[in-house]
Amino acid sequence: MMTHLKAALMVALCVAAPCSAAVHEVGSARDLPAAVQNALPGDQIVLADGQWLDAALEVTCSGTADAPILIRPQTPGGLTLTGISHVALRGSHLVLSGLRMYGGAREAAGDGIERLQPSAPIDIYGDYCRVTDCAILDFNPIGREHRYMWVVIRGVGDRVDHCYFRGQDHSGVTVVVLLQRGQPNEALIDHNHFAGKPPLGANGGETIRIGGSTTCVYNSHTTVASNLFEHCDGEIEIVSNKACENYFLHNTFRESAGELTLRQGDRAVVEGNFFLCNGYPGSRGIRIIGRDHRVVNNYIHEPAYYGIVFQEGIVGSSLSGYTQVTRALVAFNTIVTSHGNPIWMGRGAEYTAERPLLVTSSFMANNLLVSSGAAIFARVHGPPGIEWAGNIAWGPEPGMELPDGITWADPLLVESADGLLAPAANSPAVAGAAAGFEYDSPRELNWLLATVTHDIYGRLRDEHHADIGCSEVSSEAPIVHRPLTATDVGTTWMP
Ligand SMILES: [Ca+2]
Repeated sequence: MMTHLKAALMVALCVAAPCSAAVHEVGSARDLPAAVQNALPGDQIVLADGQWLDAALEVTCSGTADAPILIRPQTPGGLTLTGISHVALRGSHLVLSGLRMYGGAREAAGDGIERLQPSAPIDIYGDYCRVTDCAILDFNPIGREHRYMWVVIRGVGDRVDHCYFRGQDHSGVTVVVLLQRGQPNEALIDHNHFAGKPPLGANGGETIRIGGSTTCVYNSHTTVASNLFEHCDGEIEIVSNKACENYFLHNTFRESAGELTLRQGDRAVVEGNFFLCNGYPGSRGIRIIGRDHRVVNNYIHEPAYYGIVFQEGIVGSSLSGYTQVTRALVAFNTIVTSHGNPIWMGRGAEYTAERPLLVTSSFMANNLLVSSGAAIFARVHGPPGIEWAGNIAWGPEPGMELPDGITWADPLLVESADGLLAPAANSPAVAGAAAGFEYDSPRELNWLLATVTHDIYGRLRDEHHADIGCSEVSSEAPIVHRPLTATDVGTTWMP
């Protein structure tokens, strides 16, 4: 019985990848060009375990969709590239797995002369390439001003997943997605662990950036999902969105001095993220700039400054300026603070002379805004262009005149099993949401709310009587998405 099963499995495997797949053993960086030249789709290029100094690995071969070429050490994490090493994936359908990069230019040659890292440690030029189960650790130059990215994604359909990125202390983005062809990247950045990025003290220390000022009007269709960010303090933008139609889903931000910034580009989706700020200095939630963004089902706990801010826009803004917040949907978020404010209506009076355009034509619905020590709304300088429905707010003071659509009531928060705060069963938030087509409001808001079908945990919402805030506490459905910890993300071989 077992033998038959095994035989059937072998047949299945042979269909999936050609049985003639070869293994090309590579003992050092010098041997790589020959292996690359001979590699065919489905082959493996196996790099000898050990430590390679100043290794330049140029991978110019290509696999196919059905038979990618795998590049890996003998054992996962068994090879460390150090010095000024880099890997360039120049072909397509390549999988780089299990590589460790450590040290960076700091340790180059040991002769006291600093050799500068010429390019990103990992640079993906090709399409449909995957970098998985890899770690880049403290890969830093001596001078923090020397700028390079750690991972660059330039192609279409590339994926970076289950990697561990720790300790980048110099100018540069940890993972950047570039729109070099004017076509969507369709990139996926998921289940990575980003940790320990100290403050750079200047712009240019983002952990993730998608796009850039000159290409921000193009769609990237990049998904950043289920990543863990811990102490990513490089600069205010932990994530900087600079392209259109990107998705930020189910990520966990723990105690990091920054925020998820929708800096340039329109139509972003920020859904189901956990911001566990815990009062960490410099911590924030989400900054909104631009048009047609969707910010729903997020949990923001104890930001030092704000949960969500609608940044003011510039009249006739250039691409690199600040586009007025227009048609934003901010719905079903839970924001709990003590020192910070749940919502800033702008960055503040000091900016309004050059950025006079307040948020307009936008919606805030079914949000739970609670503070134990600060006003709910701050930096209010003019009536916000927002349609309100189904929100609950509670705290020492509202911070502005409350419009219809915000109920001032204690939502009776209790600690749930995962340590997060959620409404108790007898809370006015339960079944309190303005929902679907039953709400008497502009048709657009009705339609938008009907599209929020699940809560932050992935549980189906009650179509007619949803709960206010990110959690459908009345649901008995199983939890799909939780706040992430180190065991949920990163490599298989490193704790
Ligand atoms: Ca920046």
